[in-house]
Amino acid sequence: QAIAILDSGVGGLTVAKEVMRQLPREKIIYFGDSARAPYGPRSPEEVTLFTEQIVDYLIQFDPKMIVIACNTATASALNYIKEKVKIPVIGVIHPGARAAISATKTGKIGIIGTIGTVQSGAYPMALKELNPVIDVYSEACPALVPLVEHGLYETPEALETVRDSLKEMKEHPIDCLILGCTHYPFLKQRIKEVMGPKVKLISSADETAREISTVLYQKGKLARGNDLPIHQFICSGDAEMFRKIACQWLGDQIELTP
Ligand code: DGN
Repeated sequence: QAIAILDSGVGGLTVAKEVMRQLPREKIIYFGDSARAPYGPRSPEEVTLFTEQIVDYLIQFDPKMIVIACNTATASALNYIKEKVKIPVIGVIHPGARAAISATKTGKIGIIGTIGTVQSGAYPMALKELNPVIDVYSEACPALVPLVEHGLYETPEALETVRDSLKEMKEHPIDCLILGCTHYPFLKQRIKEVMGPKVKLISSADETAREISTVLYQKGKLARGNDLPIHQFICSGDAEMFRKIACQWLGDQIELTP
């Protein structure tokens, strides 16, 4: 049985890569909804509907758990999907919040994400649930996902767009910045360059992979054996662009299921 991972496009590959590193025996079935990305500007109802459609599709492969590797979809649909399916479902917001809380020294945390994620208030809520005295500064950066989906994250234009998107965040006295969109680790070097060395960048990928491992361990469902799995990737949009970005990010060739 595989771990099903979904995102609006290539963003969830940042989580998939970490799962491959931490849990190399686990098979992944990945769905990127590139045809309908970005999810960020869509309504919570529409994002929930899309997430439900993808989950219904993935359930046919009989996965052992579902990972909503998209902050926008986690904010809108996690609770709904958890109620709907019988297997474990996790999102990326709580893991991201946990990682930030353990990294901050000053209690001043920034979060960047899509319009949907920022408007949902899910991060401030998750952070304050863990620690009520922290200060949270949120900023939506809608220009960043299209850069990544079009494979332009290493261009000079990317640095300029990141600089522009983080202008206000840079003014806040934060010591940690949560990359609250799974696409943003693709731009990590550029974000680092703009925010400077004093701000620690937090991606939820590591912590999400740890949570996957905990859930599977508790359920007695960790993969065994020495055979390395062949992962499966499905993309609703431009397959060649998806393949190019995935191969570059994962440093390996991938099989795309038509
Ligand atoms: N990768 C998704 C997220 O983490 O929110 C959203 C990207 C998008 O579709 N805008």
